[in-house]
Amino acid sequence: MQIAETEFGKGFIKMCMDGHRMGWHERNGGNFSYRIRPEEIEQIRENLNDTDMWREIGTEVPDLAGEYFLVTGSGKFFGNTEADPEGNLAVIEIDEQGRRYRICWGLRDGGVPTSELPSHLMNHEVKKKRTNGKHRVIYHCHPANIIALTFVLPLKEEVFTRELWEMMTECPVIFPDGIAVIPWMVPGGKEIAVESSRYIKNHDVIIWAHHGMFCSGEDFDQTFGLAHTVEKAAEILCKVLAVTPVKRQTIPAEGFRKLGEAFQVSLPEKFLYE
Ligand code: 2HA
Ligand code: ZN
Repeated sequence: MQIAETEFGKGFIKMCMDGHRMGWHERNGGNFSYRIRPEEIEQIRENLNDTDMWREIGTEVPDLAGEYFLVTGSGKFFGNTEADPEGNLAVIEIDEQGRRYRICWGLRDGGVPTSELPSHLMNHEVKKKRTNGKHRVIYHCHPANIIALTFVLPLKEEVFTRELWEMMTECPVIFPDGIAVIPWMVPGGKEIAVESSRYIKNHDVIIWAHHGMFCSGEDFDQTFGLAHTVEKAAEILCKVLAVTPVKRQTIPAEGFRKLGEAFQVSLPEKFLYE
């Protein structure tokens, strides 16, 4: 089967195009990876090759040994993935030590997987363990409003989480563990990967200050929906802050406690300061 005809291939490309239409992937901005299920690999086996050279990942992910990922290509544009999946995406295989990968499909005209491959793989490794294999998607995008807030709010998890929770009633239900925030770092490479993987253990969303959003989820809809919810809350907060430095009224801390009970989600007290 062609990759673009499989359910996971269709879902991956749809999410690329949805993100592109949201304006979150200017030029080659953002990157995206999916941990492919063994039975999905069987569907596409005839289209995979095992002749590419092994290449260094730049970090170690022993718990991903032998796994396959569908990933966006470095320098490739999300908006081109539907018209030309094979030119812009790749299927990669991780070696038995979790140190190297090879390209089994895609990037037809040359190229390599996303520059953020170390971040994707290290965070997949953490999340796979943490969720007993449920999480399969890591997504990085550049949404304008959440980036704008990193110039305005203190770069603190408590502040970002609480401010965004207040913007839409259902936010605490959608991201009850809150939003981690890390200070500006050089993109690509191991350092930002290690820093992100510390936070992804206990969060599904990390904000990279002055850069973008990095999130993890079980499937494409959940992950995209999470990014969309966070960005929409950020948009409302930007509008509020543009109008007034002081909110006239908002959801009180006690309101979130009641919400937590009603929706049966536990909301950490550290976000419920007065
Ligand atoms: O351009 O978004 O973080 C790709 C990126 C790097
Ligand atoms: Zn980026």
